[in-house]
Amino acid sequence: MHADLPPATPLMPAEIAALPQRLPLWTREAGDKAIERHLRFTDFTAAFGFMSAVAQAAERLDHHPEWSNVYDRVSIRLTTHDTGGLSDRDVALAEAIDAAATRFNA
Ligand code: H2B
Repeated sequence: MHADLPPATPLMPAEIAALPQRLPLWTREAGDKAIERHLRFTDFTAAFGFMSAVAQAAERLDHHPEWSNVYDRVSIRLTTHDTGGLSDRDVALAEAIDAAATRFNA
């Protein structure tokens, strides 16, 4: 289904070091195997609309978040299971998530 996508490429140490500049709304987990972002919306409907948009982006990118939702809050952790750490796919999904968060007024 995603035969057109290249495999995930692990981030190099210099790319990991530059993540705070590239993705300022995300924090690196201890050990640098994952990044996290915590969001809050006006209500559950907005939070779930955001999650639906992210689900579509995840399918398109063939990269899926670890996440949880409580009412108006969504917590997201991104890591690449195939490589055991951060990859270019985490950056691509984080950028799509940031764009969706803006659209849904996080
Ligand atoms: N999502 C995440 N977060 N990490 C992966 O390694 C991953 C994924 N791999 N989504 C994809 C699916 C892989 O299992 C499929 C077969 O391409």
